[in-house]
Amino acid sequence: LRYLTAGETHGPQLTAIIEGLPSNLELDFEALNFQLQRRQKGHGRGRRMQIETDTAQIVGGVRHGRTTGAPVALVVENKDWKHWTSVMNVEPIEGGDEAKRRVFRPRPGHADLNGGLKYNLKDLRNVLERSSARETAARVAVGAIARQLLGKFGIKVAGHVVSIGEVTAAAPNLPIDELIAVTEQSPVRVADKVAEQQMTELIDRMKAEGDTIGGVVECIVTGLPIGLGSHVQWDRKLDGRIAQAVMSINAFKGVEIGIGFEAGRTPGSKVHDEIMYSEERGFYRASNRLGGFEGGMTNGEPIVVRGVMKPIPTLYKPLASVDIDSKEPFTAQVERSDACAVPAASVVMEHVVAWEVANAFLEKFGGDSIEEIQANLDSYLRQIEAY
Ligand code: EPS
Repeated sequence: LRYLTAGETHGPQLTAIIEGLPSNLELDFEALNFQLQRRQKGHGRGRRMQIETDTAQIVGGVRHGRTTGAPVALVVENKDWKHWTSVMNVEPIEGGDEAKRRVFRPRPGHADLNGGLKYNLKDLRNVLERSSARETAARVAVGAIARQLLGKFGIKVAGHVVSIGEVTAAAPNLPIDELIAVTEQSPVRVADKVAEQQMTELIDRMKAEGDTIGGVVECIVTGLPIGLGSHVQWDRKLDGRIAQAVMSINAFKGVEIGIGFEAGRTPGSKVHDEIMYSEERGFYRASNRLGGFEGGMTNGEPIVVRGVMKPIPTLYKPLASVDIDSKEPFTAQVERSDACAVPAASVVMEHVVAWEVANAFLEKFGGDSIEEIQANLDSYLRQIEAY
């Protein structure tokens, strides 16, 4: 299973191609678009989100509501493009920097300067257009399909916000369906009403001060069979793959599985999850501090993964930088921006994690059709039961 995305933030559309999906996966288009719309919400998002109403249009690999086994191609239109048709024209346009909206003042915290130097681009717009987090709309669309595949086999994915700035929500401790329902009603995707109030106030304050704020998000996956991923090779460890996927989300600076960095401050006797057995449940754990993984494989407990997002670097408050033409210092100009995109990032995280789990699931139970995968899964579950 693999995918690629293409497209610029102010271009006509985002495009994704998914290769390796089985046939006969019935797609729920409404559910797919619901995930895209979830990503657009959240207290602290900027004006661009009022322009966009993201929907995915499937343009390959699906017929009469089902995958055929062919690559699935999808596009997400940028409604804002109509304001950028000349700036983002594919063919050369007349006029100088003004008409091209050339960017020559790199913004600290963005890809602008590194990308400009690396690709030898004197118009930093060629970097920022692609490095924009707009691209995560395509990744959510792709992940929403992975999520539907997992859903057929009883695997569920939830995401929620753990903290924004210094405000931390109380651990929700809810069954997954309830967690999904409760956090969906929250403008900052938390189940804790007191923290919700403090977080929205903090975001408002940051916005008023021309500043931005980051936070920590958590993703939980339930209903997993034991043994997704493998200990035998470094690049088959599923926790490692999930970490890479989470780190690849724009502005993410760290990942934790289970208790994560806390494990370095805690004695072993209080870290490891003791092994239990009962007739009904088979092997299970007395706790889930390791976040569902041992040896890079799922152990049957829910996957728990957290990621930290830095504050968005586009600030109304100027930061020092250097003009690439004159090499003179300047303070960055005001740009349209989000004050906080942490709630949206939690939706993105759900989808990149769903993708990695689906990939490992297909590696384990791989088949060309949903029916073949089901048969492989059933046979494996019988083997585990008889172990
Ligand atoms: C982004 C900047 C803003 C955000 C954008 C990501 O866009 P603009 O520069 O057009 O105001 O709105 O996010 C999205 C469009 C989205 O769909 O998430 C950036 O620089 O990363």
